[in-house]
Amino acid sequence: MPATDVIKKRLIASSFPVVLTGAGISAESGVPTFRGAEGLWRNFRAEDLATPGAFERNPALVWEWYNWRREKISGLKPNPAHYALAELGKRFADFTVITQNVDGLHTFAGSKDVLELHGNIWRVRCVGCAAVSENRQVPIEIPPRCSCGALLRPDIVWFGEPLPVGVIERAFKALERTDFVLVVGTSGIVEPAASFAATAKSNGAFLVEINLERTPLSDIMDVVALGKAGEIIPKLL
Ligand code: BJW
Ligand code: ZN
Repeated sequence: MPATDVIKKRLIASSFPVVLTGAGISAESGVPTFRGAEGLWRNFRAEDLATPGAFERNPALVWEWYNWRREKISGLKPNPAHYALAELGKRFADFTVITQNVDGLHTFAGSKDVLELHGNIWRVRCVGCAAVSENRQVPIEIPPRCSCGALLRPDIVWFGEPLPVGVIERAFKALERTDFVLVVGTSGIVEPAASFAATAKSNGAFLVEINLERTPLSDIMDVVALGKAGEIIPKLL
């Protein structure tokens, strides 16, 4: 049986599917991934930019990087993978999308209640009063300031920072009761998301991975479908 037929059979039988996505699902929309040949980290050192220390040392440099990212992402649209997941979500009473992506494309495509583990590039947060607000300026004036006078930072989770408590709690609840997990377009090395599939498996879930290549997660998967998310996921409808 072709891999997509096996996946489809298990998906249809599932009472509560969970999807975990990474940068690869947005690659076909034109959003750069982090690692790999065209990855963001090839030209920028993560430790220079995606850490709280980097922002303390040089907020303008970090904001320049985010302005570049905002410019790249603004105007991009969801691709068939995002739309197919949104459509799948309508067919289940319980369906959870957990994403590491900050681009907002799952919500744009129509997925409901997306759990954004690493924040959202279109929100800012005050380092003084902690107020969070939507901000879609491209480019944003550097460095942006809150009405309280303190600096604004991207509302994004950097290395060494905890994930938003409410989001991670809901993610673990879903992983504890799901019977089917679809992992799409993530290199599977950034914790805690990298451990989510193993958590669900220990609770008995069937695991499926869709990626261009094998990853450190592939060995614990029940099915690995190699190829483009935008080509494989629509076949599951
Ligand atoms: C396709 C495709 C197509 C391409 N179709 N596929 C245990 C051991 C060691 C270290 C740690 C540990 N636990 C925690 C850590 C530290 C750290 C960590 O995990 N480090 C690792 C690198 C080892 N984790 C953290 O710091 C996290 N916080 C934390 O654990 O807090 C604990 C704490 C508790 C209490 C107090 C304080 C702390 C936070 C992690 C935050 C991650 N943030 C980033 C950057 C944000 C910047 C920004 O976006 O602006 O989030 S890192 C970056 O990686 C980004 C992504 O969301 C994340 C994951 O990347 P992803 O999505 O997997 O993308 P890629 O590029 O890596 O992979 C793309 C994949 O797609 C590839 O496989 C391609 O093949 C595939 N692909 N095209 C299908 N068309
Ligand atoms: Zn403030």
